[in-house]
Amino acid sequence: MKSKSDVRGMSYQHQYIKLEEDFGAHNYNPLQVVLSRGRGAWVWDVDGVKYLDCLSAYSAVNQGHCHPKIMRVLIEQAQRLTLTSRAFRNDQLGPFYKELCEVTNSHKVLPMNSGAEAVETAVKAVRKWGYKVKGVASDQAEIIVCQNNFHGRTISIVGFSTDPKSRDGFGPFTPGFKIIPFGDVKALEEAITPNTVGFLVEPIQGEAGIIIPPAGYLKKARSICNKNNVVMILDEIQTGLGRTGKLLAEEHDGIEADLTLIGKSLAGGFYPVSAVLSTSEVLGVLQPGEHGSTFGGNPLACAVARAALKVLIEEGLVQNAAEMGTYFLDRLKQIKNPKIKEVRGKGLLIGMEFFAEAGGARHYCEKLKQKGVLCKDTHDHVLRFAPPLIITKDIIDWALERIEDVLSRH
Ligand code: IF1
Repeated sequence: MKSKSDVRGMSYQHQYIKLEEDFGAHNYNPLQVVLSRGRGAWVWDVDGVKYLDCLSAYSAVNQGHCHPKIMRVLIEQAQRLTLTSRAFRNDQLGPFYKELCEVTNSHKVLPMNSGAEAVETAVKAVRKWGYKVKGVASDQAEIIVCQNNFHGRTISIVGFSTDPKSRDGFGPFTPGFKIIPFGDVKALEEAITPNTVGFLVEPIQGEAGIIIPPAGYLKKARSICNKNNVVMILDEIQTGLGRTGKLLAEEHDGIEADLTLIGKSLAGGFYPVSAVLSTSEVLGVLQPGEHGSTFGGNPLACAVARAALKVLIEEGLVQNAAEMGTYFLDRLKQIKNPKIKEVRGKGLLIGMEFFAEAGGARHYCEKLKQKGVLCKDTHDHVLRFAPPLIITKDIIDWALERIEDVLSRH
């Protein structure tokens, strides 16, 4: 399709880009595409050009863009009641808790808004649990985290990041975190002290480049946590809600965390909703006034999240992610290009790693964009493919044609 232009001959895209550059903080370096519409796995830019979304807003639109069933609930609820604060109760919160507990096999839920807030909530809850239940002396609680983690952007969270970009220049940081290598059960065992209250880990490290730990890692970590009375906290904000071909990635290892953090697709991309899922014991330590948020658990958020969960289950998106993920991964692995070091993934969370010297994952993102496929580089040398879970084999074939073309020609 031809680009629409304004009188000065500037494309619509450039005008929007200039506004962002002139008036916005430059804390991102996005691809130069300005989107204005989305439906299912597809998005359109302001000039009407169509693209396949192979990022899904970092897994926040697993259900696909503007899912009609979720949209309907959003509109209906917005016309009825949006926000009450938690000073009063609302008729969406209880049903949301119950439905979420049923599908995830949890006892208790604490709703927040962003992923980072869910992580912060978990940190507070395990510390409190450590003092009240485990008997750790005041202010001595330790939480173990992993190298190359990504858990969000707050001061406490970036304080235990090992990525200089996330962390440098933002100190002083919150004490009480210990960093060990990811995927290393021995390191976990050795790092635990009587003051250790929690172990916080991603089932697959997303930002680090789709890093899958050795088989059985989470299972062994689970038993080490059990043995030492340490709360296991799984950050499933990216891996959860079907992305890896299971509702929660922990199911691949046949375990259950004590605290599971979810966000992103919990509201299908319509609204920021996150949650801490817990056994009764850990969240049970929180008393009125000790934690909360103006927007957490609001009726609009809860109604939308209920609809988004329902879509995930009723439309079989978890199973589809497993099947389509296997197909996509196999086909990507068959691509011959001497620069490709490895293609790896679980479900529809797929990374293609290039040899460091070949670099240029960003270069391929630009080329793929020109062909109508939007995806994202991470750490210079990994390309991430994570389309909405509604994707079909036909659409994957359409994408593969373009991916193969770009990777074999550039
Ligand atoms: C950005 C990455 C993805 C997450 C895990 C917590 C959070 C995230 C495992 C915080 C958020 C996002 C945030 C986004 C980039 C992105 C990301 F590349 F940085 F790693 F998804 F892959 N735990 N991840 O992945 O959730 O507070 O953002 O709701 O632009 O920072 P949030």
